[in-house]
Amino acid sequence: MAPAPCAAQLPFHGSRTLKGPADKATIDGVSTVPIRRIAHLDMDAFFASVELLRYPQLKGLPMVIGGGRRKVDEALRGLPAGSALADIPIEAFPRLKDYVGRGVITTATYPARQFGIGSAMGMMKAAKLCPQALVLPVDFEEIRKFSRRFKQVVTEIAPLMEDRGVDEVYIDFTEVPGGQREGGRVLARLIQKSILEATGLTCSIGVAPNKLLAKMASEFDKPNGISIVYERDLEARIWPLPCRKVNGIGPKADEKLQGHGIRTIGELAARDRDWLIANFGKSTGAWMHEVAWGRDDRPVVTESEPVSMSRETTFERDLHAVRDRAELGTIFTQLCEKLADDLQRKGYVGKTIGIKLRYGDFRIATRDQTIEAFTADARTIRQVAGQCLKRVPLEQPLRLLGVRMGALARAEDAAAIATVGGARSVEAPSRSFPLF
Ligand code: DCP
Ligand code: MG
Repeated sequence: MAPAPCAAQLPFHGSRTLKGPADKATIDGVSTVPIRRIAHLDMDAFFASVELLRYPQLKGLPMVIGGGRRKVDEALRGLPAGSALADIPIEAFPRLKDYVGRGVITTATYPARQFGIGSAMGMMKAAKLCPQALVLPVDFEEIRKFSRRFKQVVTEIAPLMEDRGVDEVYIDFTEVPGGQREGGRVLARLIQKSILEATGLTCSIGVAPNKLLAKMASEFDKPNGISIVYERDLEARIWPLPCRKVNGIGPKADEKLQGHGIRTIGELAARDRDWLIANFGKSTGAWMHEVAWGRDDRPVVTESEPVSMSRETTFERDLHAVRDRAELGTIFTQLCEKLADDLQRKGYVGKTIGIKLRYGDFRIATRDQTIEAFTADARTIRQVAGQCLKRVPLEQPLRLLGVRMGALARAEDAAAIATVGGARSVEAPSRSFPLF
């Protein structure tokens, strides 16, 4: 049974009262501070949409991103010299039905999703659902370029932006001129239009009183949609959603909640805070109660510093440390070079170098080592990572190899610290592998 919301329980009220569609807070009818309006923007089928810019002839067709680059290169090689990418006939592109391997789908276009295909699905399984779907590889350089470009468009319009990864950001609309109009819809429309003009890409935006609700709202009307959520929409639009829609409730917590008969956010809200604390612990239980009631006061943080950076690859076939030594060695070196390149391009150095292995039976092993001086040098990374590798059992075939740099600092900060001779203040706390 979902609890009925009453004014006293609804979030975001305090001394403010809402008045009319202008969404200004008022006290005794006098307009005061603007109401907090937070947007979450998420690009639509991002990796796939970036490829469609290059191959517009594929627009509207089912297409997935996944698999290696070779197939596409081979397919496109036989074309007449001077062919423009946009002129390549659709028949020249690889199809899912011809894919053999263990790759998983990174993302799928919306027409492909209609066949039930989605992220993380095995390519061969997806081929059964939609054999005719086209397959293209990821081009990370291109992805990063468009990621930077859309974020730049956002900050030119609304400077308070939090970078949440390659294709999503939070934006604080509260103080932006026009940010309150129609609950944020006017500004969201402007941002959507400006991103489309600058990049040719579409995105979806949710605007709500906080990050928690905005993140849910951006999914309501995907692709190319805008959803405006007000605090008064909690019962009608948020409570019917499954608990998994809350950013932070993962599969394990969800399973436990379901075990208690709690499937929707409304059912979560109906539980006593104390009951949640007794069953999920003090901080998780209290947090669950807050989110179920739509409460979240986390600020939009403009500069988020990464704790670590990593690169990893799943092999086409399992490799053995002895029999496939040369091949593994080459891949390992390339991973270290790519990681060094990522660090240098983004202006970071680090001190904790680690490796990750996944064995043929999917077990994972990680090791790391912290060195004296900050580095972003490929050879140093390769050397220390090599030492880490010696500390893991290597009898079993390997499925995946990863290299990671932790304890990051900005290169310029590290340089300054090296001159004054005290590195402690910039060491990142984590020595585990949270991002792998
Ligand atoms: N991605 C990935 N591995 C995953 C999921 C996603 O590499 N398991 C990549 C590919 C996506 C991009 O991250 O294009 C953004 O992820 P989203 O979850 O936002 O998915 P999309 O942008 O592709 O689709 P949507 O329109 O649902 O946002
Ligand atoms: Mg997306």
